[in-house]
Amino acid sequence: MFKSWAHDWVIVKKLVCTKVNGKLIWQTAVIATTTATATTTGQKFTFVAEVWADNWFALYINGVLVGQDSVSIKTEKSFNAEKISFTASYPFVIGMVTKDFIQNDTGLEYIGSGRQQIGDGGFIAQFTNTSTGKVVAYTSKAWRGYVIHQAPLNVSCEKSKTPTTECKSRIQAEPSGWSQKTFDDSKWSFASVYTKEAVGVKDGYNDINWSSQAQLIWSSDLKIDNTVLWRSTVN
Ligand SMILES: [Ca+2]
Ligand SMILES: [Ca+2]
Repeated sequence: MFKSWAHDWVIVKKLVCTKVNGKLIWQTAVIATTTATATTTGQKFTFVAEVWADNWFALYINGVLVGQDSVSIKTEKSFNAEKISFTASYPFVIGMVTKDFIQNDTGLEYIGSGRQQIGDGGFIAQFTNTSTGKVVAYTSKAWRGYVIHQAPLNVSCEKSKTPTTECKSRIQAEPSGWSQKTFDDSKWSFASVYTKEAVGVKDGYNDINWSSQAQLIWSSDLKIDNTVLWRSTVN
């Protein structure tokens, strides 16, 4: 259980009259400093995360997986919204994995069809404290992201008949402990914010009453960045 300590410093002053070189001078003087220390057990609250992702996500709270998109990333068209409930006490760290659909490590989709293309990603999320009904966290440019799957690096392979040999990728493992509270994300990039038109929001997006503060985000490249890890701290 998380514990927090609140320190309230109370400074008591009084006016002091002193005689300096025959003159009376009034000064304030600190006569007491008290410390009121309240020790409280971090109260647990229930939160609901609402997420719409193109195309898939997983949600971690303080390093614990609390839910994921119910439609597999192997599903070519997956634009559903999800609601995930969890309990936490403040402060907590949101970690998310977001994946754009790709048919394989070429980074392409609809391979071999007339629609063979580089797909794009994008997602939006908001977190409501159910005891107050207030949205306490939401995706914004303050979120930190880290790209672990990029393809194709050479976008000229988009219409290739042999994309698996032509398309180049940069793929890495998830950094150890990346969703933990203590992980240092200071070198991760801030999110880029996108319009609804740029992301092409659809199925499920309009089922959620989005806070005006919640924004569609992704890394700096909607198309070739296919898997992005995200972190945000809720105080
Ligand atoms: Ca997509
Ligand atoms: Ca893509």
